[in-house]
Amino acid sequence: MTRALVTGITGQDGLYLAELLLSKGYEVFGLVRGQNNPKYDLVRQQVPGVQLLTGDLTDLSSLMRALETSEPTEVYNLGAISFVAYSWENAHVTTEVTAKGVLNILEATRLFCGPTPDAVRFYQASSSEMFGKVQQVPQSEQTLLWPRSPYGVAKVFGHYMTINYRESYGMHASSGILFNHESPRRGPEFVTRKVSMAVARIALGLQETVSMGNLDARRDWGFAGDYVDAMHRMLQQPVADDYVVSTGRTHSIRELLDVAFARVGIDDWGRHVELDKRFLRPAEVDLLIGDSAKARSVLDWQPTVSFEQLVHMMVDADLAAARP
Ligand code: F7E
Repeated sequence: MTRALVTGITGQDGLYLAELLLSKGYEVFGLVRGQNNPKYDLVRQQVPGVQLLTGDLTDLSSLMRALETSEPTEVYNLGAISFVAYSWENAHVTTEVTAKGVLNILEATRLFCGPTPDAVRFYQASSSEMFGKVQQVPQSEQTLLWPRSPYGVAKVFGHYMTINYRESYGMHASSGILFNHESPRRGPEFVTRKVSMAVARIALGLQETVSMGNLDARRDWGFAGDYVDAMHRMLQQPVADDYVVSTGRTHSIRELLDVAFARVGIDDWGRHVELDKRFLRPAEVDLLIGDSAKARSVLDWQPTVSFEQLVHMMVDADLAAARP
């Protein structure tokens, strides 16, 4: 039986990836941080087959113990402090977890592998946030990185460290440069879920308005379920490499509001949306659009859910959850 260790198991991607791996017959171990973590129960309910281990990306010895217990052939490093806006206020802890945490799990995996450095296949969750002030449109694996947030800077560190371990030690370490990916499991602090939850509540008369930041930012949004499939495909390749994963289509926050409100029959959403400077960022990533040609040809991967279908899926799920 193939065994996988997944950090960040409690997040949206961890849950979808665990479901995918279990459906393929893997034995799945998930790393959970902290004592009495309330998300333990969430994982147990949603993906009961996962075996949970405690550990922390900032604690090398806890990672080594998790590797010794799970004896994986694949490691997926999805754990991170991932909310970009938070990273300006908490740059140090973001660096500890999202940057140095990658070094810790790479080093633990290298030590665990001993004389056969490619015995474990390693996946690093890199991010389109690394492109920041974009130097090329669309962005590919070759595009110069220019991060615009402490989170983006931390992800660049993890990305290059993964490449460095591959080149220095011969590890089978791949990095997926994933553009924004969403689902009904997305955390409520991210813009798509914030909008889908608010629209559902407004449609049901439970709330009048939602406060938003920059409505002109553009993102390339895909469905998280499709994106974890790309992660898995990367680790099935004979040679490790880096891949952009994206839809190749970009939409503004205004278009997100258009589609979400239209789903509940509201065409003129202006009276329901207030602009609040607290949600503006010190530096913005204005135009993200990914060129995933390499993933499409080498991995035979493609997104299956359109932007409209994604937004409808999220609004419908939140409507069902919010109905009294
Ligand atoms: O913001 C704008 C905001 O927080 C998207 C993470 O998964 O994807 C995600 O990072 C855009 C930004 O995601 C609000 O200014 C406007 O331009 O949903 P978000 P993100 O920052 O793109 C990347 C690929 C990752 O790797 C990250 O981990 O939406 N925006 N008004 C707002 N954003 C939020 N959150 N809230 C607002 O009210």
